[in-house]
Amino acid sequence: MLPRLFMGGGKIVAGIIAPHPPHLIYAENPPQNEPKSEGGWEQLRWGYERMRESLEEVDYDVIVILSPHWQTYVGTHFLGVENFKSLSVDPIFPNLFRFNYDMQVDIELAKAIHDQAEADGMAVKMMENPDFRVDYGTIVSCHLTRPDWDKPIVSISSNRSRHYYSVEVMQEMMMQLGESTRKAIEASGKRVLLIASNSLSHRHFTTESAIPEDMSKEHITSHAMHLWDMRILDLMREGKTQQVVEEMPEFVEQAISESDGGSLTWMFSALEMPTYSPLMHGYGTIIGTGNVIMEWQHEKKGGV
Ligand code: 2X7
Ligand code: FE2
Repeated sequence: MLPRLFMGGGKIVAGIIAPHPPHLIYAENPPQNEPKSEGGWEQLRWGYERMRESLEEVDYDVIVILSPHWQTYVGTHFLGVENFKSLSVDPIFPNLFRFNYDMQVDIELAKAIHDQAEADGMAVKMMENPDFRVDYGTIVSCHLTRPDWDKPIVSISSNRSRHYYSVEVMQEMMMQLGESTRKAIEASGKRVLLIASNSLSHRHFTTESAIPEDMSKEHITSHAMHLWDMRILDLMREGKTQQVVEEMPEFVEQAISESDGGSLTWMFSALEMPTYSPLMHGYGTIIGTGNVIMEWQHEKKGGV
């Protein structure tokens, strides 16, 4: 068998957790977003700043992202139109997020991952409706990771098998999707940055303060949520990604974690369950939910 490096020359150069609460865009005041703010959630925004600096040293051609806010119920879907341009309005926070997006899709790589996943026995579909409204999770994580929007993306849906079956079934499917993603990337010849777009603990406040960016009101929802977030953070920092996946059902049940959408498990699987320590760029809460910004320097750490 050929060494994997020579199979197609493609590789995953890094993987990141990049959370997507629209509050971060609102606080950042980019020209694309209509509502304007006085700032807020600085710890997380500084974390994103550190991650962007770190990624300046990483050479990549394309971003591949899985977002829990693109929920599909029959199979995993892939954006399959070259360009999406529209106004994204958050259904829950229209006061914070009305964002004009204009993104390029790497259809060739999207189709390659789609075909590989299909060959590996998964139910898949290319989403080819040019009027499709891209989910805000994909938009927010991509913007905060690469505000210039100068790299094409592959956007993968979150197939909610959890709701038909269980968290365990969902995670198993994401393990398979991660493997299919890696195989397709290796064969593609492209250098890829993976994004898992999700919060950790996900119990949020049910009312908004008069000034959304009033940081005197921001804190974790409960001590139990803090303890869960710190446990998962510590495991990741110690390189125990396999244990994170094994504890995922409890984490999802007790902390309503957004990792139920599969992005974290998918990314770990694509990175072959990394055992090295990631870079910790920041942690903070947003309307009570726990969010981390973390980077697995896959190529630097010798990942294939
Ligand atoms: O999508 C989100 C989220 N995951 C966490 C907090 C607030 C808003 O949106
Ligand atoms: Fe979310």
